[in-house]
Amino acid sequence: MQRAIYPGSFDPMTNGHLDIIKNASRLFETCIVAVLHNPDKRGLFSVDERIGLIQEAVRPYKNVQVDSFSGLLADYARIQHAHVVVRGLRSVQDFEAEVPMAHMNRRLNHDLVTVFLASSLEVADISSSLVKQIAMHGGDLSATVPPNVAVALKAKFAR
Ligand code: COD
Repeated sequence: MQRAIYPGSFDPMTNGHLDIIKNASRLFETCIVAVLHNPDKRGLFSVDERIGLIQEAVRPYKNVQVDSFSGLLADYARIQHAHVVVRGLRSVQDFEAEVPMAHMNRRLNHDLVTVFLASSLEVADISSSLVKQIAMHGGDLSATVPPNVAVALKAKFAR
């Protein structure tokens, strides 16, 4: 059994991300959800806020850990002694974007394999950017994000 890293922006976590985490937790011994700390890009939520939201949502999955990283994913994987990167696929567009990243990560770290998990049909249309738009306009978030994320999004846009 392998240690896997599921890296991303998670700004914020959605039910699409949660679907991938649930499946990865069944497939791998440990799944580390790793939030990218990118000092050049200001998100809606801080990295600490994103981590807190993910931690609450993944509480039922005992082999899931939540962390953040900066710099190259290939280097972070070495530090974590992980040989698998998990990524989610919603569409052909995701595939086209993901394959070059998988090749580059392999070039940078020969021990690193990317495993793609297809999203479940019922969450295939969900993205962090769309849920932020829904929240901004006061729309119903219940089918797209975990309840704690819906509360946090409403609070952000109430200000
Ligand atoms: N269903 C299934 N999967 C989904 C869904 C959904 N509804 N929504 C999102 N996903 C998947 C995405 O396809 C992705 O695999 C993952 O969830 C995370 O998505 P995001 O949008 O939160 O995160 P990204 O794609 O912005 O993350 C990009 C990284 C942070 C992983 C990348 O930029 C990175 O590794 N940066 C570090 C620097 C580095 O190493 N660069 C070189 C890479 S070659």
